[in-house]
Amino acid sequence: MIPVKPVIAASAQIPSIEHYRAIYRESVAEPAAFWSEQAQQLTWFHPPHEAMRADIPRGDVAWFAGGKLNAAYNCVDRHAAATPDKVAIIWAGNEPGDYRRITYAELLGEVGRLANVLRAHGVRKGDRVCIYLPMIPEVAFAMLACARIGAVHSVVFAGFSADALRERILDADCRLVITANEGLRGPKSIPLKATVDEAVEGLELVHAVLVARRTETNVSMRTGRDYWLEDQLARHRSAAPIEWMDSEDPLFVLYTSGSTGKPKGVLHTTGGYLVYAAYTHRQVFDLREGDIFFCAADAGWITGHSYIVYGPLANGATTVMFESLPTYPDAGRYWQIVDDLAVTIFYTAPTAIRAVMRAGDEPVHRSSRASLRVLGSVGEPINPEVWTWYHDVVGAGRCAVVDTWWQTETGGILISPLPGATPCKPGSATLPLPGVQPVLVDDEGAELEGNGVSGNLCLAGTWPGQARTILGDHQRFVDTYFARFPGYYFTGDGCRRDEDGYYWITGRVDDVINVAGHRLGTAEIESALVAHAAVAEAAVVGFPHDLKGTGIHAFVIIRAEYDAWPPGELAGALKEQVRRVISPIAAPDRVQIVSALPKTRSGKIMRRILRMVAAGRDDGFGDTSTLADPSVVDELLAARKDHR
Ligand code: 7RM
Repeated sequence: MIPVKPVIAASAQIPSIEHYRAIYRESVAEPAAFWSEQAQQLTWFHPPHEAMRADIPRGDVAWFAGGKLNAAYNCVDRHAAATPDKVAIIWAGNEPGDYRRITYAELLGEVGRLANVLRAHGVRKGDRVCIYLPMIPEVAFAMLACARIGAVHSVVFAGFSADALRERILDADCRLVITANEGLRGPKSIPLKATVDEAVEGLELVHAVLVARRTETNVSMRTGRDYWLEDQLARHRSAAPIEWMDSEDPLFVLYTSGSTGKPKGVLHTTGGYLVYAAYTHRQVFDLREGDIFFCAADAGWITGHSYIVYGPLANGATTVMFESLPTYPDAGRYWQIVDDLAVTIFYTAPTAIRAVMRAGDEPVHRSSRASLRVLGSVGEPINPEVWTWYHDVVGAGRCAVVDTWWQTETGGILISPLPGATPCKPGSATLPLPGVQPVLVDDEGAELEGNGVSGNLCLAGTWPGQARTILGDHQRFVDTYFARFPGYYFTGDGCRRDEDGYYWITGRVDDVINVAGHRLGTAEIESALVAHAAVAEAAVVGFPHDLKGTGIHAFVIIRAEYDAWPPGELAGALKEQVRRVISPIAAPDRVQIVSALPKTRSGKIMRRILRMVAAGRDDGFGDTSTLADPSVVDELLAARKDHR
C-alpha cells in the first residue's frame, strides 16, 4: 500500500481513514439522513418532503421528491451573487497560450441570453435540445441555458458521424440543434455544421440550428432553419426567468453504447444528480477555496457533464475547459496548461496518460507542476505502472492519485480513494464513497461475502446520482441493469475485493476469459504487459483454442526506443514477462505488434473488433461508427498473420 503522503494536508471534510470509516458506516445505516444533509449544499426553491423512494427490481428510484430547484441557478446565479468576479471557467483553446476567463457574473449573462434565444425559438420545459459543439465555452452556456428553462439537453460528442448524430436526434426527438461552423482539434478542423446538415437532411423535426462561429470559415446556412448564434444572442437581454424544476424532472439525456443494440439514452434528473455531482466533486478531489480544477475530458461524455460543468460549478469552483489534444503540439501540453493556470487538481483517463507517457519524462520535466495537489484517473482500469508514473513523475511523488470508478449510469464517482485519507494500492479504485454499497455476486446471483472474492460488481440500494431510466424505454433499463441479479443494480463490470476490502475493477465481465479452466481478467494481463519497458499499450482478448478452450491474443504497441528489437525476440520476452508477473497460465499464446488499437472516441478499446481479428474472422465488424479512427481495423487485419 502507498501510505497517505504527509505532504497532503488532511482534507477538511474527511481527514483520515478512521473518519472515512465512521462516515461510511453512518451513511449506509441512514442513507436518507446522510443524503438529505448533503442536499443542503444546494439552494432549493422549495425543500424536498421525502429523501428517497426506491423500488429496485422495477428500476424505479426517486430522490428529494417535492423539492424544487434549478440546476443553472445552483451552478451560476447563486455564485454570481456571492462571488461575481470569481472565474467560473477558464477556456484553454486549441493553440498553446490561448486562454479565456469567464467570471460567474459573465457566465450568468451568457447563460441568460442563450436561455432567451432558446425560448424565442419555442423551446419549453421538457423539450429536448441537441448540443453538438466542440470544446468551446458555448457548450457549458448551452447546457446551463437548457437547464435554466427546464429543457433537457442531449450533448452528442462532436466526433460522432452524421448517422450517429441523426440517430440520437431522432431518438430524443430534438427540435433544435446547437452546433458550430467548425471545431478545432490539434492540427485538424472538423466540419461540424456540414455534419449537422447531413444528419438533419429531410428531418421535419428539426426546425432550428444555432451555429456558433469558432473559426472564420463560412458554411452554408439554410434560411429559416439555420441561425448564427452571435446574431441571435445580440437580440436578447441577459436577464432570463428561471424554470423551477421538480427534483425528479429530467436534467439531461446522454447516449452510451451497450455491448449490443442501439445506443441507450441514459436519463438523469435534476436534484439527485446535482447533489451527487457536487458532493463527489468536493470529496474525491478534496476541493478547496482557490482551486483550479482541470478535467481534461470532453463535455460529450458523462465525465465532462459531471466534472467539467455541473460538479465544479455547483460548488462555485473554477473549472478548466480544454479544446485540444494531450499531444498537441507535443506531449507536454497538459503540463504547460497546469503551469500557465496554476492548476491544483488534474483529472484525465489512463489512455491519455499512456499517450503522453509514451514520449518519456522529458516533456513532463519541462514544467514545474508545483501547483498540483490531486491527480485523478477515470474511464478504464489504470495499470499499476501507469499509476506509478502518474504519481512519481507527473505528481513528483507529492500528489494524491485518485483512481475513480464510475459509469454514465451512476452520474458520479462511486469507488475512489479520498485524498489525504485513503492509503492507495496502484491499480485499485480502493473503497466505496459514503452512501455507496458495492456487492459482488457470482454468476448464479449469490452474494459473495467477505474479502478475497471476485465476482460481478453490483450495487445495493440507491444513491442520488443513479440514472432513472433509458429515454423512452424503461423496460430496457430494467432488463439491462436490474434483471440479471434481482434486487441489485448490475454494473457490467467484474471486480475483486482483496484481503483488505479494496476493490479492483477487472474490466467488463464480457472481457473475462476462461483459459484452460482458469478465469483471467484481460486487464490483469494487459497490466503485466505494460509493466515491460518496451510496451506502451496492450489489449488482450480471447480467441477459440483447440486445447485450452480460449487462447490469449495480445495486441501490443511498442515504445519508439524498442522499434529495432526483432519482433520474434520481443514476443518471447513479453510472454516471459506475463509468465513472470502473473503465471504461465496467463502468458499470451500470440503477441501481435500493432501501431494503434481500435478505440472509441472516448478512448475505450473496442474489444469486439480485436476478438474478431484474433479469431481470424473478418465477416463484418458490425457497427464501427464509434471508432476514433476506422482505418485501424485495416491495419490489424493486414498484419494479422504477423503475430508470433
Ligand atoms: C466515467 C466513465 C463506464 C465503464 C465502467 C468500467 C470503466 C470507468 C474506471 C473503469 C476501471 C476505473 N463512464 N471504468 N472508470 N474501470 N477503473 N477507474 O468512464 O460509462 O463511459 O464507462 O468504464 O468498465 O463500467 S462510462
